[in-house]
Amino acid sequence: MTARAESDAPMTVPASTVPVLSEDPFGDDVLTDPLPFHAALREAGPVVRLAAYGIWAMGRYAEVHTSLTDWQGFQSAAGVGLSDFKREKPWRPPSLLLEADPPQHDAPRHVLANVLSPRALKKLRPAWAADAEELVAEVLAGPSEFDAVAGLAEAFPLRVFPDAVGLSQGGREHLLPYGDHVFNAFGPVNHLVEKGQPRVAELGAWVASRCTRDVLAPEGFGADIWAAADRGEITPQQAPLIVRSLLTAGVDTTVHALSAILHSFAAHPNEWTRLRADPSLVRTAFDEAIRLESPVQTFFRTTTQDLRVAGADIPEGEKVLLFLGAANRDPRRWEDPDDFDLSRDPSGHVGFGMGIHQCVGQHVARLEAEALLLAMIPRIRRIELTGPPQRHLNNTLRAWGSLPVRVELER
Ligand code: OVV
Repeated sequence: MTARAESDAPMTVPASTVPVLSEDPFGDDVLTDPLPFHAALREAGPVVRLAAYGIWAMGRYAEVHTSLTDWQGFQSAAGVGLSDFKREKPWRPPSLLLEADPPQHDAPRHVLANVLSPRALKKLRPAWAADAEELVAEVLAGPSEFDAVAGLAEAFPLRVFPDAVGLSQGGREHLLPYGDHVFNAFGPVNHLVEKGQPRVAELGAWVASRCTRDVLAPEGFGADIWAAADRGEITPQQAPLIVRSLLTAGVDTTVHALSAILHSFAAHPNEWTRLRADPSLVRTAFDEAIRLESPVQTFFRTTTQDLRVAGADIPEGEKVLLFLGAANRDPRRWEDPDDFDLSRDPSGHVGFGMGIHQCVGQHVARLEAEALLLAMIPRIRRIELTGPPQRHLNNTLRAWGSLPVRVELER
């Protein structure tokens, strides 16, 4: 066969034509209101390239779910932020849970899943119900208009969670800023990360200093993790880093999840009436608010090999940004995805992730939300917004600065 001239050679047809978006998903405008970007991402295609960072992204439910579940193809050990741990030194020792793959992931996961299991949490339920009633009584004794973020969503986790871990008293005010920085640090080094830099050393050192056996209470999640080390289920070197995961992932997440729930009800008073009529809907309400607001918006994975996803070829070693928040409002999966609706079944949402890394602390978050809502239900007839909520910008969290509300009390 004779060589053909360049001009009549068949065009090279790429295996896939992957759409490219130019917006910065970590820019202030997208973080302030991510919904338009999420819609554009889903519409562009199942797999998209984000030119701002030279990375891949997925925003449709089906592909986000598939990628989260495929831990062999989409690893976590290269970091679940933009930074590739195979090329850049992590800014802190990697998490043994979040930033690990099997088999290293298995023992820490197993231990923490037991420590935070519904069965293990059972004994906390009456105490947390009483704590919630006390907090709600305190708040409702004050003005009928207040900020529900500071008054309830921050106050309740800070009242119950550090004690449940067995954290010592001093320095607890470091918990929220540390978590805020960790969640920013999954994104690019933008102004949100830079804002946190001056305190990283101080906050990181404080958190690390709170994870040793000697400073943890004799009973609590911290002590339970150390007991697992005594039983040989994890090593004594692993225990403090697993405690660190609790202190990192257990506070800001629940604050913004509770804020999302309170916002959902303040914005949908009819759903509050419905919940009051049937308090067994608290679990649905929790998952529906997590679906709708997705307090954790995104995580990255890194491909371990050349992969084809929905016809797109993603090479090995690439960062892929998975938009949990976009998947949770994908109209291909959810009917009227933007509605907060207690009659839907929100199960299957990816707000806690999916697969082997699915949030190990979710039962703690559920218990906090149930305790708080069940304390509010008999006392509050109506909760409504008195002004626009303020966002707190974070590279990963859909976070709240304030939620101005007015409550009408049950007489
Ligand atoms: C899910 C999550 C978020 C942030 C930090 C961690 C986990 C951790 O394990 O440190």
